[in-house]
Amino acid sequence: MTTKEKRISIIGVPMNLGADRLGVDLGPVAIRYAGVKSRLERIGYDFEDRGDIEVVRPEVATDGHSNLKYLDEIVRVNTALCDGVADIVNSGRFPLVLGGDHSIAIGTIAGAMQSKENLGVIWFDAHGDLNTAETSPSGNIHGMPLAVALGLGHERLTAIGGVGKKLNPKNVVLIGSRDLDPGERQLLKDLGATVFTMHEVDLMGMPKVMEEAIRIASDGADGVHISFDMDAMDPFFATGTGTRVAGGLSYRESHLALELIAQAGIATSAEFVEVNPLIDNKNETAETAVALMDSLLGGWLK
Ligand code: B3U
Ligand code: MN
Ligand code: MN
Repeated sequence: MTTKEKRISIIGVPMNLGADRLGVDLGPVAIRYAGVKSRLERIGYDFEDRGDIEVVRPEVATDGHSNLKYLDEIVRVNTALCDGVADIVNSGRFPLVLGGDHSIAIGTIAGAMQSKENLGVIWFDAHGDLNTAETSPSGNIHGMPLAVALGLGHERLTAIGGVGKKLNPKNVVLIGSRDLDPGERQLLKDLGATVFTMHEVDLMGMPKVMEEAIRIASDGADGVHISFDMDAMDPFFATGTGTRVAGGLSYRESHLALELIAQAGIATSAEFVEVNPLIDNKNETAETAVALMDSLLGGWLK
């Protein structure tokens, strides 16, 4: 099932434990309020809303055994999300996951990998999300999901969806990076994943970046997951997100990137994360997320 076929199911994950910050749990409701259903129906999708996965807030952040915050609950929710995404794919539909903080990519990607031998990923983000417990400056799991999907990090996280299921770094592409921690830079060099930082986006321009990103992510792959952290965008265009970093993607660059993915017809699953309506301006960031979904799902081709 790619975006060329027109059946889609959304799942919301009102998760804030990975960011350890209130408000991002309201992302799914903000995105629904911004009209995701009518927008996707308008461009011809058979739309299904599978509701939200329940997230319970524990009383304490860590059990003292590791610096990872809220590990138990994050493992539980991502395991449920993995099952939910796999079930959507098995019913012949395109899974679109609404965050929530970026820790939910662990479950989305694990679910998408259930039916793929070799999944590529295009990761739009100001950050690398490549920390492990050893390198994390914060203990926040939303800074770790890409490392986990590559098989690195706490074994309870990497085991979600099955031990040994992991991404091949040669099909992993990061776009929009501009706040990488030292451990993440080292890991990127060691792994050989492809990174188009804002420096490359500025130098090459988005059309060239996407031409290469699409080729690299889909080379030998049987599917490509699109993970879009709203903080990839410049804070001017995405105010309602928790860890804003200056100098990001413009509204037009972001749309163009997703339009080119739609045109290539490679996407087999997607998620939009880190929408926080409590720090937003009249829900604009959720509205932008819905407009970006429209571009990724081919609305502009109509
Ligand atoms: N790299 C830092 C900060 C961060 C990562 N992702 C977000 N912020 N949103 C960390 O905590 O791992
Ligand atoms: Mn992220
Ligand atoms: Mn980020």
